[in-house]
Amino acid sequence: MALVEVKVPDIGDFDEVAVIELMVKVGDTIKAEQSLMTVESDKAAMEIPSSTAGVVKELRVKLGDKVKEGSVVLMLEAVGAVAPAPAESPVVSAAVVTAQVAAAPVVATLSVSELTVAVPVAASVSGLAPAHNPGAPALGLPHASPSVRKFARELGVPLEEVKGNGPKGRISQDDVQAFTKAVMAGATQTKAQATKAPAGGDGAALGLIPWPKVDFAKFGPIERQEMGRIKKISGANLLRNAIMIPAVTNHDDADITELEAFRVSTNKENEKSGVKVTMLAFLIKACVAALKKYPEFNSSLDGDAIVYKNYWHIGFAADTPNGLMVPVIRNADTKGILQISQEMGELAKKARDGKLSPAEMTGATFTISSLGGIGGKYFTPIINAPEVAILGVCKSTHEPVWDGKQFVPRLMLPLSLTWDHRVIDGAAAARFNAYLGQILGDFRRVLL
Ligand code: CAO
Repeated sequence: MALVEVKVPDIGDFDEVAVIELMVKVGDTIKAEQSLMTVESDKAAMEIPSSTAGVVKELRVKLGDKVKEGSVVLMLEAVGAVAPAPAESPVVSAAVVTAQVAAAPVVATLSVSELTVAVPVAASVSGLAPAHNPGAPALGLPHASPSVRKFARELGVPLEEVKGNGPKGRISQDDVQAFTKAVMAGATQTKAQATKAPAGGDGAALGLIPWPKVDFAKFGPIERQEMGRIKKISGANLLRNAIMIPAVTNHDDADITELEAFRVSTNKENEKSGVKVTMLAFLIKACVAALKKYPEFNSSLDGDAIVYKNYWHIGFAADTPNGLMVPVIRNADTKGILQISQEMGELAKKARDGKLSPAEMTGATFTISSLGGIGGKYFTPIINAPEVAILGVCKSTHEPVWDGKQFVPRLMLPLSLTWDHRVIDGAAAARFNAYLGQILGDFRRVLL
């Protein structure tokens, strides 16, 4: 197959424009007219479409590059026709226009010829055509490219509620994805959701008898307090997960006598560093090893398919004044105990201060809920969907353990693993716990 150069087409009066978003990568199969990248001048953002269909073999531009008409964007192995079709005009984002010129009715997407006529005098845009799309908001549009708007529309995401992390607050596809994930994880709500009653209602949707309505004041003095936002969101998620997941919990104990001694000595050695290592950091690392050995625990259900993730992002439940939050240690497989401890400390503080960003609460592949600092023996944690398992940990205690000759005092850590029976079988769960126990009993196994 011949390689075809895909070039920047006529971009009207703009001389050089900056590449602010790349929408394709090497190996992607693209269609003719598919948007390849967004470029931005000081007046508008435009998407550059492909002149032909094919497979991307080489990208010739990167973020921040300046390009102009004729600059080669990428090399394409053309599919079907070898000769490139005439290049399409770029599509201009009205969001940028509204952001950069005086508020006035604007089109949702403009061809560059319309824009070059309409925009040169930034202070006067009254000559702009009325909106093509009657459904599109004309004023105060969020700053995003047409493809990001289309993506948000397809997902039903209210773009005006998404925080843009790009230059001048521009919303990227990643921002829309992060917002969607945060909503799915219950870390945030859309305005529409917030105005609805908490999920669960009265159980009528499940065909259950109504929730009992009791006048508690009849029996003694009461005080009514509305639940906070986080409690409402996490409650709705917990209810869905408790009802929808056929969950089973296996309890086990791990002998952490040596590991605890190592933890205490590590903290003594590192006293001056200010980083305190708790058992949870070792648990995160040990869980990664167990998740690697039993990958179904690091998966999610997607319809009839199981999605195995080749990354290990571990969430940990944090108790905060506002309610339960689950910050995430990303790529825990690549981090050492000290780094995990430090990140955990920072994330737990942010959680307590209500300062966690959606990105810091999303993407977990497995969660640990540790009540070890508080107490208790075992419990049945609820799976944090769409994950398929969660480890609950309670307070370690000295127990008499038979060593074959006598009972000896050993420090035992109670583990409670809840798993989704649609994905995981009981035997696998018992093996996971047993393996986790072996690692915690002799941490050198993490290296194997
Ligand atoms: N056994 C015995 N002691 C333990 C322990 C365990 N499994 N885990 C922690 N500890 C000890 C720590 O060593 C520390 O002791 P010192 O102060 O003497 O050094 C103390 O308990 C407090 O630890 P911590 O709670 O500050 O630290 P952590 O890393 O264990 O936990 C965090 C951090 C954020 C997870 C925790 O503060 C928290 O919020 N836990 C609650 C999680 C929760 O609510 N889960 C339930 C979810 S379901 O509703």
